[in-house]
Amino acid sequence: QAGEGVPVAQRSSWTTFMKTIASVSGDLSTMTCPPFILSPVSLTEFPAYWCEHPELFSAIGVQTTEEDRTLAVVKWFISTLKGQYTSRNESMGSEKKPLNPVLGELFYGMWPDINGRGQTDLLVEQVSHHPPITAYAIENKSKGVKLVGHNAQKTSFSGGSIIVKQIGHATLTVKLPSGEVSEYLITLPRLRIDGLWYGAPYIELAESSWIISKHYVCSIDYKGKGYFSGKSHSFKATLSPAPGSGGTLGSHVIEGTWHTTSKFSSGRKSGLDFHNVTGPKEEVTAIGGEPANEMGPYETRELWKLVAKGIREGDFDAASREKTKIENDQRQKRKQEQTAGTSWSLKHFDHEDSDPTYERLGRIGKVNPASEDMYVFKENWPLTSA
Ligand code: CLR
Repeated sequence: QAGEGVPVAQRSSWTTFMKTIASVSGDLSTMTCPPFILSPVSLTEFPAYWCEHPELFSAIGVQTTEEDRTLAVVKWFISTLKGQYTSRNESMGSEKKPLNPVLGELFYGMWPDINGRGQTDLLVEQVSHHPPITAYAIENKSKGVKLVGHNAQKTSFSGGSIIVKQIGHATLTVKLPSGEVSEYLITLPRLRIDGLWYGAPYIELAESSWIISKHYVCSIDYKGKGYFSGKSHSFKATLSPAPGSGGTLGSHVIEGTWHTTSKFSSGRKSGLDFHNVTGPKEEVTAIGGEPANEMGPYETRELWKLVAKGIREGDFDAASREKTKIENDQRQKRKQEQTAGTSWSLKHFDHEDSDPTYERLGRIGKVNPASEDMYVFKENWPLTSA
């Protein structure tokens, strides 16, 4: 039944919302939603999903062959998908609309050093408000593993679902004992938000994404219910040595569902288990970043404190009042900048129109588009060196 997942009092507003949603295209971040679908979490917190299995992230740094390192990268990547795309359904009952970060919003966090895996640090900065773009850096210094990326979304509406095209990419670098650096270009899958009619949205992944280094090309194909394995959240990862990589590297195919388990289905490891994310995840510890160990006014959890409280406690009037305050303050800041002829300067990133690593590695996998812009991490965090 339509609106089944919607609180009775909000059903008519959901129906109205569903009618308007079809006409919104491009950017969903600014649309007004019925309260039950609002999440108290800002999008700047989402990059933390990349490291909810810190031991898999750090494991990338200790592999001794390029083949094992690539498999470790793919395993870490697949293991992040469950958190990225199903965790709101688990914690809040359905996918929700996250808080739309303001320009310059910051989120700092870390995963502690346990069992010799080393500490991993996270920093996130909202580098654009219109359109929303989030940049992040995640680093395990002791293991030499670093992920830097940015993401934005282009949305459209098709057959009752919201289609989200992810713009942006990430680059994972691994410092090898030889001093050499291995680079992996990571592109992002397309999302379909289903279940809207029932008021119970959830995400399915579609089409494909890539992990490419100069040694390997890995394409990951995503399918939902009724496709290759018949199950929702299915994927098939195909790893092939990159052209010209010498002929000593093995090919592999891995199949399964990304929110549970997968196995090698071809190659010398055929039949062996690959990944398993049915166990616990490790949420990030949010820490203050500016000044060191204190939460400044632009840090996500400080900035949105009262809005989030309103949403969590069901006091939507308070939430919307506090949100309006933040928005007005932003408008005023932009106006002041305009009058002064200045512009907001980013704290941790420099914007570049093109990314040479993306272009070089993307070409190997014939990635589309052939070029993308990038946010270069200024390497000015953590404040205290590891
Ligand atoms: C952000 C980058 C993360 C992965 C990710 C997961 C969920 C996505 C989110 C990204 C972008 C914003 C998003 C969200 C799901 C719903 C939300 C598309 C890609 C939209 C803006 C809200 C739609 C509102 C309906 C739920 C009604 O690595």
